[in-house]
Amino acid sequence: MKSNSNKTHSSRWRAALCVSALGMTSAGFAAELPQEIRSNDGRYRIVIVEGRELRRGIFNQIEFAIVCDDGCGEITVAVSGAMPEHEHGLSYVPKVERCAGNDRHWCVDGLRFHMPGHWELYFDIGSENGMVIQRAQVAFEL
Ligand SMILES: [Cu+2]
Repeated sequence: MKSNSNKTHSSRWRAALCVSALGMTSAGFAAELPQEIRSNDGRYRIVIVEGRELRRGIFNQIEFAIVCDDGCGEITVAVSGAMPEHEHGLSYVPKVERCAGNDRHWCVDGLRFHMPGHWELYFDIGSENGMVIQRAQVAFEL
C-alpha cells in the first residue's frame, strides 16, 4: 500500500518536472521586455524596474518609471496590448496606477496574454494638458 502511494507521488513529480522543463526551454512560454522602451516621438523613456519577464496565461505585473530629459510633467499613462494578426486586444483590462510604495513609479497589474503568438504591448502617455498622447510599444512572441 505504502509503496504504491509512493510510486504515484513520484510519477506526479516527474510529470510536473517535465512541464516545468518545457516551460523553461520552449520559446513562447515567456518573453523578456527590454529594459527601456522609448515613445515613438522620442520624448518618453519607459524604464522597466520590475517584471521584465512576461509569461503567457498568467496575470503579469510590471513596475516602470517614465523618464524625460526635460521632466515629464503631470502625465497620464495607459497600458494595453494586442495581437495585430488576430485583430484583438487583451481579454482583461490591466490596472495602471502610481505604485503604492513609490509614487514616482507606475505599477501595472492584470496584464494577461491569453493566446500563443505575436503580441504587442503599448504604453500610451498623455501630455500635461491632455492634448497629445504618445505611444511606446514593444513586440514579442509568447
Ligand atoms: Cu490571438
